[in-house]
Amino acid sequence: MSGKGAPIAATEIDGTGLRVVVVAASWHDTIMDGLVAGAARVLDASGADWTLARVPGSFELAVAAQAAFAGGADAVVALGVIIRGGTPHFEYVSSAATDGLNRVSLDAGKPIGFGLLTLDDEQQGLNRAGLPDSEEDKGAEAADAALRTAAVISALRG
Ligand code: DLZ
Repeated sequence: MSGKGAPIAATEIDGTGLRVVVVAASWHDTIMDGLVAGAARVLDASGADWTLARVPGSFELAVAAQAAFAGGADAVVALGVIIRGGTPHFEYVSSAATDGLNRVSLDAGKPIGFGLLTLDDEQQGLNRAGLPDSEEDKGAEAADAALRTAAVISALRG
């Protein structure tokens, strides 16, 4: 999947009054630090009230997102890094995390910004982590998507 063609936000999003929880896995710390920092930049700029919850691995992101919604969050930003190894484990953890996050979002009727990177190698993650030499900033993109989708849902519900 190419990151080219991602929407370029013309305006900053106003997150005032929104409660947002960033759920973040802990594997691959350099890339994760970049993702969390990117999400933090967007959330701080938006004025949202946000907190960070760390879980051990990406497999645990969905249940943490579920708890965040049960606790009153309006939106979640899910951040994780899964790097392919030599066994089928990558596929199982990637799809369980992705399917779980999708299910939690649909069940809650609330947005989850999807910042789960599934990668062939570490360099792909460094390129996407919002670090000084990165080409992309997936943590910021996920936070922006969560806030913008929360606004759309709010408008649609009237
Ligand atoms: C076990 C595992 C492996 C092999 N690789 C990763 C990874 O690349 N990224 C990640 O976020 N988590 C990984 N995990 C941990 C699982 O997500 C989970 O935390 C453990 O299986 C314990 O439930």
